[in-house]
Amino acid sequence: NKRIRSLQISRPVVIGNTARAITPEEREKDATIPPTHTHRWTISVRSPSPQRAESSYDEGCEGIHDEGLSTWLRRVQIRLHDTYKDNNRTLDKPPFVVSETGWGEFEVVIRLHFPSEAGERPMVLHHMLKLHPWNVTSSIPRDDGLPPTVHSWQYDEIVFSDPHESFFHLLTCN
Ligand code: SLL
Repeated sequence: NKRIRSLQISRPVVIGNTARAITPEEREKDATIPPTHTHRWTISVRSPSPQRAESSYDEGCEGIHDEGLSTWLRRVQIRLHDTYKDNNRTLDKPPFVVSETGWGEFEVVIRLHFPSEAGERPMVLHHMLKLHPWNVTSSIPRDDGLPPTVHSWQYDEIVFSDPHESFFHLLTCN
């Protein structure tokens, strides 16, 4: 499995979270929500082109040429604050998403695993889970009466240097 020297190829990824306050009605309906938990949140690792990514999740290189994550991303591990039960969550296929309730913000450690032919070590990214709105654009009002959803996203490009030939072919669907 030869490496292609002095070549760099990158793939875009978006990581982040949405969150909103738990309403008294929700709490009444769902007795499993701990009384200390004030927010509902979702962390995800996704492709910047969600419509295309969704349709191509299972297609890999057999389908249309796409930017689906699952072609080059085989596993995502999401490590939550250790106040969470089973705080190491492993996701073996898209959607790479973890939803929880909680009361506090903390740094989420995200480990990306690549296909074995890539010969790449897992890559570690960090995301600060955000629950509280801090500016006008981070909190988008809703029209269904639920509390506004807070968004916090970051765009990243995963760079593969001197990629293995077979991994390069996988990335480019050749
Ligand atoms: C800190 N920011 O670094 C704080 C930690 C931890 C949040 C916040 C769930 C805990 C539970 C939860 O919201 N943890 O289920 O009891 O010290």
